[in-house]
Amino acid sequence: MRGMALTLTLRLALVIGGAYALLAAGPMRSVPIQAESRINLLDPLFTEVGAISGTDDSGNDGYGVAWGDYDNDGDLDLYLANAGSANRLYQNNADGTFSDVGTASGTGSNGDGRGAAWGDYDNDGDLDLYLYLSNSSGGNRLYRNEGDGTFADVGVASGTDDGAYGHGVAWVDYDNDGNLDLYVANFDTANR
Ligand SMILES: [Ca+2]
Ligand SMILES: [Ca+2]
Ligand SMILES: [Ca+2]
Ligand SMILES: [Ca+2]
Repeated sequence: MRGMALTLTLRLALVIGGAYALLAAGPMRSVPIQAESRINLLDPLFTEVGAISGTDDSGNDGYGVAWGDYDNDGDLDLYLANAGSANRLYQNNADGTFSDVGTASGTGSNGDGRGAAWGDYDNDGDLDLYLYLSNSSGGNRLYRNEGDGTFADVGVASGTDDGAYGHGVAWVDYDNDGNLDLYVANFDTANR
């Protein structure tokens, strides 16, 4: 339908030289856009797949998430920190679904989780996980990735078991010495 056809004006001229090409103004012509290529603004750009992927965790109070390929198999896995119920470590099954290995991995502690961040703090090639909690659940956790699907909590041993009310955390190598450093933001006490 000519009346509905959108047009696209192209001004394109290509000059190929020995070392470069440039765009310059050229003859104008109208090109009809094919009907099937039109963008229907009513189409959803995202589809909710929480339930079918196994990650909806319905009924729990999720407070924070962190993506990371903790098992180094090339796909992103998902950690979910819950308040008042077990945390989840959703291992990516590479088929659009995830399996919760929180308990099996040792990262599913039932505390008052607020959020988490992945970082390879010990530079052994696998992602480790820092979990921060409210001050009602004791110290925060630093889960060292053992490379076999399990984690060991070294929060106390590493000195990062801050017992304050965590509200945010970030790994960064701020002093460029090759080791990740950790910043913990707290609600009503000093940050670390
Ligand atoms: Ca993975
Ligand atoms: Ca590591
Ligand atoms: Ca490790
Ligand atoms: Ca550092």
